[in-house]
Amino acid sequence: MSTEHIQNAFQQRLDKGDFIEPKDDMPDGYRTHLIRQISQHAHSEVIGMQPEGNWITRAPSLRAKQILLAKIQDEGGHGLYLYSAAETLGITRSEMIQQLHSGKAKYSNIFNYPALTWADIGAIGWLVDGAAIVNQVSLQRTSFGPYSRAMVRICKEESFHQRQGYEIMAHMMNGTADQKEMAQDAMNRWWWPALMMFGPHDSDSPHSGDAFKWKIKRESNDELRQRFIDKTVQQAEVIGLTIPDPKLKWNEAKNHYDHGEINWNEFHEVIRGNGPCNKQRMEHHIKVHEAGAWVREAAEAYKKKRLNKESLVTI
Ligand code: BYC
Repeated sequence: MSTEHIQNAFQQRLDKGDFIEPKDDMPDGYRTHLIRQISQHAHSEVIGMQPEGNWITRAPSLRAKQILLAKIQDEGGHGLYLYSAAETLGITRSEMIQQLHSGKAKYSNIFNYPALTWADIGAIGWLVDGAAIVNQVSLQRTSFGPYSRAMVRICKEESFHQRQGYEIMAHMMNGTADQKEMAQDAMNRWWWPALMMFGPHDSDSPHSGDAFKWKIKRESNDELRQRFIDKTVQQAEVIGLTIPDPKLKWNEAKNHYDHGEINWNEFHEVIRGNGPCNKQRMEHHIKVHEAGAWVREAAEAYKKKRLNKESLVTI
């Protein structure tokens, strides 16, 4: 069959609503697009453990510490589901980690900001996980089976994370004047980077064309960002927080909030490696990865030993 025939047959399967599975024929472009997106998604989950991990020893109560520990552990698990999904496309875990360490693979802009106070833990759960859910609910219908199934599982856990963050913010907004100020300060610092998580405007998003054709993306960066804004403004109002955007205004005709312009210079600087914490995040990841080399070696040795035993049994 010619390449054109293969591409047409593939597109027909997508248009019929079929999921694509790892052993199915797929165009090289589809495979590389997914490896890029899924591995970056996995890196985001794992790097995202760092700003919150910073607060485990300083959580204000045993209950808060237990919940935070469980949440961070979940994020590590999300990374594992996603690395496994990417591996089914023919890339190894160590290749993906190498791409992260060399700067070839990105991770979400949001994790390059510092978590300065306990309220930041609230803001991360509420706004960062909140934005991630809006994006990931849409990705549940992505065309690659293993990615879609990972999203279904991840979304269930993310909704608990979002509530955990909102509960912290609501609690602080019911507290002293200092606590209220701390919550508002965290809101002011995390709001705009959270909006950037959805990626550039649709008109400036180079990957969206293929992503829509191949049904990897079902909704656009701007559509998902708007959905997040519309639902979050109401949640902020309920607990008395102000969204730090003077241009935010309900638009009756559009049935959506209008909002101010995002600082895209800041976004590009951060994803280019020049955000406040990029260096720290990467240095920490490299250090811990190197320190864990013996665990990977031991796991490999165990796997080899088991395989040898199994082949003896088969003989
Ligand atoms: N940050 O053409 P575009 C979590 C890059 S973690 C950095 O629109 P696409 C959590 C983009 O990669 C969940 N880079 O791309 C964990 C591309 O550059 P490359 C995180 C970004 O792929 C711990 C270029 O800009 N969620 O929830 O069609 C604690 C052009 O963009 C960003 C995901 O990872 C960004 N925000 O659409 C708490 C979602 N945005 O690759 C919480 C999965 C864009 O050519 N990813 N870029 O070098 C996606 O859904 C899509 O990849 C995006 C971008 C919507 C992000």
